[in-house]
Amino acid sequence: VMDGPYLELLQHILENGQTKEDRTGTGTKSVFGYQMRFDLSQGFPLLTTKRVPLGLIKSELLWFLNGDTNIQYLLQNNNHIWDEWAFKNWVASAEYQGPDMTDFGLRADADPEFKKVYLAEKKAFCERIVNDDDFAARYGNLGDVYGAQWRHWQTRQGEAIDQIANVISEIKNNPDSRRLIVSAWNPEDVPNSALPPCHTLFQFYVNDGKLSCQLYQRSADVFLGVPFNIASYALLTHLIAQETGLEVGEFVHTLGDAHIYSNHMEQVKEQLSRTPYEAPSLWLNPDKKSVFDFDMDDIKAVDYQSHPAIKAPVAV
Ligand code: UFP
Repeated sequence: VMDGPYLELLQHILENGQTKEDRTGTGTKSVFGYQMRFDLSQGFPLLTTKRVPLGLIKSELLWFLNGDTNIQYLLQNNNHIWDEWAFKNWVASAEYQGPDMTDFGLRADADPEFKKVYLAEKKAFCERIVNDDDFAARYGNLGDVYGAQWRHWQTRQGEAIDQIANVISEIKNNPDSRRLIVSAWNPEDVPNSALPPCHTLFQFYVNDGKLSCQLYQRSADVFLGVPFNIASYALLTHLIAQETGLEVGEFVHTLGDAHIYSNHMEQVKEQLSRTPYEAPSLWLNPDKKSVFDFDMDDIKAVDYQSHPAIKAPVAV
């Protein structure tokens, strides 16, 4: 079953993870270096032992592929996964006149009264991003996140490199290449970045008419982040395979610091107690010939049956 490698990873960390402190102050159980393989020809790896919202994965991936770094597109699609990063810039700006939002993440967890104020402020911020293009241009942009690194990497000469277009062209014209790489990691930016890329680098591999992809993820929140990350890169592999006329091969997911946060342990045990269903399959609109032309409606999971979602706090 498709959930197998993921469930084994959860079990492996429970049994072998070392107690480790982390940037967020939450505490983790962690292992270093781990690899999962998903045969994409056997089904689409959207976990069935808990509900994973494919809509959020689609809109985020299309946003990256558009080279967009402004959360306005995500909000128009009801996707709130990047809100906090833009909100942080807004409340730190001179223009912000509302209640003090210093350390809003930690304080909202600790103080229910503050949490109400924070959520109301954030909701107002998101509404303004959607309705006011000028405001969105000033405060919706996250700067050098994946969309920028993938589609318009800035060179020292002031030019832009489109790594996605380049790698697709190489897959078409030079499929045996061992240089089919997209890198998001820019050592020049890391010191000034709020969230240095978790998906550091990915590589494609073509053999026997099939396209495989391997991701190196430097840091992995295994309960909350990884189910998204698996589906997102599996989807990217399908999109590029369709454009290049290849079948899908494997998605190989290599993890650096693979951790379960200390406040996710009960949720992990609940998930491990569930019996997986058959994996769904992926439908892509066959009329779309370029990865840059897909819309939300062009991508669907077929026969997705899952156990219910499992709530857990995000470490920020
Ligand atoms: N994280 C993921 N996947 C992602 C993403 C973040 O697992 O796609 F954007 C997690 C990993 C880690 C935290 O728990 O977010 C990032 O923190 P740090 O930069 O300290 O590794």
